[in-house]
Amino acid sequence: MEDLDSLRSELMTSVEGAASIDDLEAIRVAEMGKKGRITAMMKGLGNLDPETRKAAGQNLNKLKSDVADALETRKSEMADSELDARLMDERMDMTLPPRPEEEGRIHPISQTIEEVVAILGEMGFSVIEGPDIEDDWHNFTALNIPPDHPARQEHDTFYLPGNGGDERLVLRTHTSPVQIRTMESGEPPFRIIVPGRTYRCDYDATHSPMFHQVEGLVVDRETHMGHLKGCLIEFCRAFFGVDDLPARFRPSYFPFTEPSAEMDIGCTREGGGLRIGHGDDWLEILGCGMVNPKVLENCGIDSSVYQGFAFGIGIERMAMLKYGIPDLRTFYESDLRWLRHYGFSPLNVPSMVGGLNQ
Ligand code: 2NL
Repeated sequence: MEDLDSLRSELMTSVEGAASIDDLEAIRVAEMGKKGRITAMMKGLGNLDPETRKAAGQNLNKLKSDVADALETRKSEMADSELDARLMDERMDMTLPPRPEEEGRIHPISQTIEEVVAILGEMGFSVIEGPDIEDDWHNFTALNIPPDHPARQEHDTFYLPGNGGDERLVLRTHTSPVQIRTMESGEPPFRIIVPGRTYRCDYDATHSPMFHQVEGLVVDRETHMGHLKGCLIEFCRAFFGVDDLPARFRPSYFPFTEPSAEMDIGCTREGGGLRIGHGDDWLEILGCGMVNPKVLENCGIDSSVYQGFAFGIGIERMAMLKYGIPDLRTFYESDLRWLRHYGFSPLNVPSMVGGLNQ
């Protein structure tokens, strides 16, 4: 009995002192398994006389079940505290916003350029940029706008002093000089778009001395008016998000394209408002045309082999139409309240798969 009591207190102490569920399992196997001490003592019962054996057997069974209970109790305590520790460790404050609220806003001009680039980029155009300060050749002469041509005055050009001599520089009146530079220094085919700032000396409710354009240029062996129409109709449908947007092309004139056209899209004007899409009215949206062969030749491209189409999109106008911005001048006022209202989240980058303006 002495033996049994000291074994009981020894086992209970080691169960109490176990540090993990693995420790408890080791105790169970060592003491109560086939080769355990309790099992060995059970086997020893056979050598005792019947009276002693009965009492000792009962005591041993009691010890065995008490140790099993103690192991089980300890094990479930440990499992509980392990879970508590994990829950503590992994807890999160569900009242926190999912990500910090960003303060800054993307300007509608930048947003609109990104949208135009996303649509035309998906069609296979590459984005090219160039300098704001240009020379007469790249801004005018190469584009078939000769000196003293009325078009030069129409452009209300800002002139800058050149690098001495007769040379004068200009703030580019369109982004076309970048296309001229690209054609001069490369080989067709070209499929490029050129976004950027442009300048004309003109300031009223619908004109700003600095404004933004995206121009496009495609030059290849068999580029024709059908490509121009398909490309621009598809562009306008994607930009305004109207699948069956009506479109028409009217004859126009630009010195750098022949023939030239103005593209209109369908709209309705009711109660002073403007809705793009179906209706009986038309809205002028952009200018375009087949690249004048003289322009190709000016860039060293054989116009008997290559032809192309080009277009110019006014970004401010597109942004005003799409986002209902009524006054051009507000674009440049840096008014933070205006920007909070009309601006876009920096986390929603326009793309054809993710959406243009989620
Ligand atoms: C408009 C019209 C247009 C172009 C731009 C272009 C450029 C080269 C050659 C030929 Cl390098 N054309 N650009 C062509 C037609 C129209 O812009 O009203 N833009 C807002």
